[in-house]
Amino acid sequence: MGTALVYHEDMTATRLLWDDPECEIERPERLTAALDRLRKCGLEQRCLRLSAREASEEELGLVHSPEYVSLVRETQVLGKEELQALSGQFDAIYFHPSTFHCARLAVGAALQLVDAVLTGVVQNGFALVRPPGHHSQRAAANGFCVFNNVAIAAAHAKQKHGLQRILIVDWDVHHGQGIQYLFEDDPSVLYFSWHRYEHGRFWPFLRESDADAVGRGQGLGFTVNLPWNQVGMGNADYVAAFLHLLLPLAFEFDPELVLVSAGFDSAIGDPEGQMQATPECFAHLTQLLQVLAGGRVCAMLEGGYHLESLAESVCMTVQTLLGDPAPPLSGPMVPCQSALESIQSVRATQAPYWKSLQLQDVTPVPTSPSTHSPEGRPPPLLSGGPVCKTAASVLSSQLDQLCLHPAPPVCPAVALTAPDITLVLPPDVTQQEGAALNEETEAWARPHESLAQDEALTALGKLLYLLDGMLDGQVSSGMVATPPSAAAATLEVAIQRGLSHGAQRRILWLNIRGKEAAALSMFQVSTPLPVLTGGFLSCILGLVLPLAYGFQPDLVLVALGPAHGLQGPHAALLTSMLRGPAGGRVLALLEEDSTPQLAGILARVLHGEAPPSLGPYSVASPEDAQALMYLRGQLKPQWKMLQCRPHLEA
Ligand code: X5A
Ligand code: ZN
Repeated sequence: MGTALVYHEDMTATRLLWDDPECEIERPERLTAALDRLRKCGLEQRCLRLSAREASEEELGLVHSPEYVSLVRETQVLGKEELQALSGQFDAIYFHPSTFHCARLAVGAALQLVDAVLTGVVQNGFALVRPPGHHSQRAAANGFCVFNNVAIAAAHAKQKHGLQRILIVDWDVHHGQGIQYLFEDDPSVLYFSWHRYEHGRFWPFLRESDADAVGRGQGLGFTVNLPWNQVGMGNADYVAAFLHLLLPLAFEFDPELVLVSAGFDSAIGDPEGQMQATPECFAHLTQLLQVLAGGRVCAMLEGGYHLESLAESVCMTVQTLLGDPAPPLSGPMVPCQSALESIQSVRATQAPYWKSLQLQDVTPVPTSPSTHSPEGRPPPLLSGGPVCKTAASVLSSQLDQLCLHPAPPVCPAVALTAPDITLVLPPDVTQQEGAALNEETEAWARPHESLAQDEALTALGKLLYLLDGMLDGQVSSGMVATPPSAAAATLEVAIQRGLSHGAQRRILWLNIRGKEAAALSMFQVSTPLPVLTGGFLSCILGLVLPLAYGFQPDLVLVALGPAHGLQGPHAALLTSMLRGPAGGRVLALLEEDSTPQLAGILARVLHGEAPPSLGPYSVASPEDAQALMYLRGQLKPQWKMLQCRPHLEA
């Protein structure tokens, strides 16, 4: 449905007219650098370009006092001396004769973006604005911010569009205390902010930026602060915060709209943030938010002072809004202890207000000792239930052998869940029937009786074609439907083919069948996949995605078997979220008698469309929660992205 980019050149006018080391980083080149890069990457051209309008004074009045609006209006006619004197009355603020005009354009851009998304003109968008907004308060400018762009956009979405649940995600490295104050007692706005805090020793030095500020009155639990107490937070820390904290709450909240206070001073190189997350991380954060609110995501620029890092991070965000798969994340996917401490403390503080944080391991449990076999691979953690003589168990033993002789870096991870097949094929590639039928296909099919029939062979041909295309980088994602009788054999061939396709291939195989599978080891995980919202989400966010982000597969093979039991929206969500860690390379294998709706919905998410919303949250059953907690406990020593609290010191 498209992505809007809202901008106006006039917003480059405001600038610092005197010496002020604190404020000089907020300069016009921030916008021009970002826009130039968007053009060079061909991203601007792919967006619906909207020219920002000025917000009206009535719109400013949605969150600001008339006296404050008048005060800012009057700065237009002040001389430099007077501007400087007035600026000194606020913390980290400069006024310029163009400030009122620029700040009204910034608010107007945010409102236009929200209107375009909520009227269905576009699916999502980015407002490239300055001055930023999230520090600004009812009657005060603060931290380079004059009017609170995002807060006004939220108030407008409530007032003009009748929205009842809006999620604000503030990934700027500073605490958006302005937004927090404005919606503190309002349960219709869930405000999440992470920020450099250092136990209160970082600007704006507020007690209320800490994790125990949770809102008040009706709004209790609708303010979520995640303070970072050390600098240097990186990709793994940010992704862990989303998977283990923000997303559980966000799914439970079930927003109708997501607003992002998109500051990029939380990216590597920024002098304010001193963090380590790379620009690609913002593609992943964006993608993780796009599964909410039917994909209605509006990002507004806040901070970001390292021009190169800012420009690249803006491009990553816009590219992801456009539906492109996120590039792989660099660096080890291991959250640091300080990040885990922060995440754990917020989970514990917020648990009374959120079902999605209850029934989880918010209390300490002993960690199991991790013993490694001489080959460097941990022994099986469990000897599982009944051994099923299915393709799955046969494959499991093959995979085991591969993993037990690990000299070559072939490293399959298998997350087996209750039910049996996978398929994916974008509609355009489905047409490749002829090309797919060749000798190689027949050779792969020969050992399998069930692949003898024409339909089975055709499906296998398509699958091999897609698989090769994906591993060679020619095809981004795919879907294949097999005759049910050929499903198991097709999957087996797919995995073998994937593993034999050159060295260094990492395949995450998700086999969603009707039965329990046999084993649990580092590379084989079996668990029932609860189909109720709460159990399903905690399994996806708490197990499947952390494994996938830790493993960083070259390819994800999702097999939806006959008894997979997933409803369309659940299957779509899972498939859509797996695109992230797989660089978009998800191959779905379905059975031909799956409903056409399921195939359609999966084809759309594989192309980057948002999955439909799951609707109201229902809590996981105690049994499901227990099983998940146990599994996670077993796997945590090896898969660090599963951790959401620090190690206990002995
Ligand atoms: C929007 C933003 C930062 C102000 C820092 C003052 N403001 N030291 O990033
Ligand atoms: Zn900032």
